[in-house]
Formats: sequence, C-alpha cells, structure tokens
Amino acid sequence: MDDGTNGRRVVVGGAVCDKGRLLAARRTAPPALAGRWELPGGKVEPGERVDEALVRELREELGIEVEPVARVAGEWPLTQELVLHVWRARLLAGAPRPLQDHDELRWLAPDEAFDVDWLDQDRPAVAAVVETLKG
Ligand code: 9L3
Ligand code: MG
Repeated sequence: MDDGTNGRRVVVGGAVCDKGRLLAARRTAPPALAGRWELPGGKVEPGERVDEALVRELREELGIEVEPVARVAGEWPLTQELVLHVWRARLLAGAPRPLQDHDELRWLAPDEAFDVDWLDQDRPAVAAVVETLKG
C-alpha cells in the first residue's frame, strides 16, 4: 500500500489550538535541537495510526487529552528515515505541562507565532495553522 511516506517512519507533530492560540514547546534534546521550539509529538509506533500516535505522544509529553482535527497538507523530511506529518488538534482536557523532552511551553497568538525559534521543518505547518487561527 502506498502511504506516501516512501518507507520512512512518520513523526507526528501536534498543532494544538485553544482559544485562538497555538501551543509551542521548547525541546531539551538532542543537543543539536535543544532550545528550539516545535509542535510537540514524536514517532509513530509500528501498527499505530498517526492520529493515535498524536494522542499518545501529547498525553505522555504534556499530560493533555487532545482530539485530532485534520492533517495539515504536506510532509517534511527530517532525516533519511524520518518524515514529519502535522495534525491540527483541539485541546479537550488538562493544562499542558512539560513532563518530558521540553522545558518551556507557550501559547502563541497569531501575531506572536514566529516570536519563537521553531525547528526549520515545523515552520511551514506553523504558518498554515496560523492562517486558520486568523480566519
Ligand atoms: N521533530 C521535528 N519536529 C517535530 C517533532 C515532534 C519532532 N514537531 C524531530 C525531532 C527529532 C525527531 O523528529 O529529531 C523525533 O522526534 P521525538 O521523538 O524526539 O519527539
Ligand atoms: Mg517528542
């Protein structure tokens, strides 16, 4: 089956939105990425759907419950083996806390969306999601 990933493992990032703002998370690892901001998430496990992985990762990393809304069009290569997909998600329950992998979180209004130093591969999806928030 052609899932469009050319055999690469999918990393899912969550564009979590609440009250018109987008959640950004600052990474603590690996050293090359520490201090950069991302749409939180992680690797999809074998046999797991991407939207399921998103719910699991955000529960593990931030202690929140989210509802996946829709995939953001596009995919962004991370390495030869990994490719980033982004899903918009709605905050259902909990207040995000950096439980693992992050040391700071911010809720960004559309006009602040690029005040943080996003990982390069996350930027196009952030831009697309910010447009939907302005709508
Ligand atoms: N990554 C890039 N953008 C993102 C996420 C969640 C992850 N929005 C990159 C960083 C790591 C790799 O994907 O090199 C795996 O992510 P993780 O499992 O360490 O979160
Ligand atoms: Mg992660």
